[in-house]
Amino acid sequence: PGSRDQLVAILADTLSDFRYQHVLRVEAKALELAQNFAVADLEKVSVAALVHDYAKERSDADFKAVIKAKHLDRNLMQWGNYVWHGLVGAEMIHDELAITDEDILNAVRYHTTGAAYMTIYDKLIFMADYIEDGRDFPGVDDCRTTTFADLDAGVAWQLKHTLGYLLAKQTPIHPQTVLTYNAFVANNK
Ligand code: DGI
Ligand code: FE
Ligand code: FE
Ligand code: FE
Repeated sequence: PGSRDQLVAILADTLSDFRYQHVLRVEAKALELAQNFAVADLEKVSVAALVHDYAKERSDADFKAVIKAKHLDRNLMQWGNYVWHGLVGAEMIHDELAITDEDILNAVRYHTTGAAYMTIYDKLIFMADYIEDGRDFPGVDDCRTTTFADLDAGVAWQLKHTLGYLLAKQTPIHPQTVLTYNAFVANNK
């Protein structure tokens, strides 16, 4: 793994300016949260945040090719970019950026759906992605306050709102999103 500067240069080349700016804001927010919760490995947090959307702008054909070539779960084929850029994106980050740290790769894998059991890194990226300073949706400041006071309460806040929004839109809900909802909201954690 090279320096942050090298990684940032790759991302500036790879991503649209819109997404590159989002990624930098997620890094800033994830580091703020990490310091708030006294997380020791800030470099890990920084790298995970910087790469979390590395694959977001790749084509469906690219994702399908990796699913086949790496013999990933064939059921992944039925989903779309929102699932692939995390789960399959982690494989691309491993293979193309030579990032092998499983804490970083898992934080990428779970950054959209969450997971029933999340590490501190998973939670920091999941929340920083949602409340970075460029986000503007009703209640975002309440979510920011909640998250800095209690990280698990922040995860629950996000899940409750995202699931409500997905149900209202009648859009497909990934089982992993439901598992996360059950663990953090319905279990009244
Ligand atoms: O990549 P970003 O846009 O920065 O953020 P993200 O990867 O966290 O994606 C967030 C979007 O994904 C948000 O609009 C909610 C949506 N999402 C999360 N879980 C599900 C989902 N969309 C569908 N259709 N189904 C899900 O289970
Ligand atoms: Fe994402
Ligand atoms: Fe997210
Ligand atoms: Fe993101």
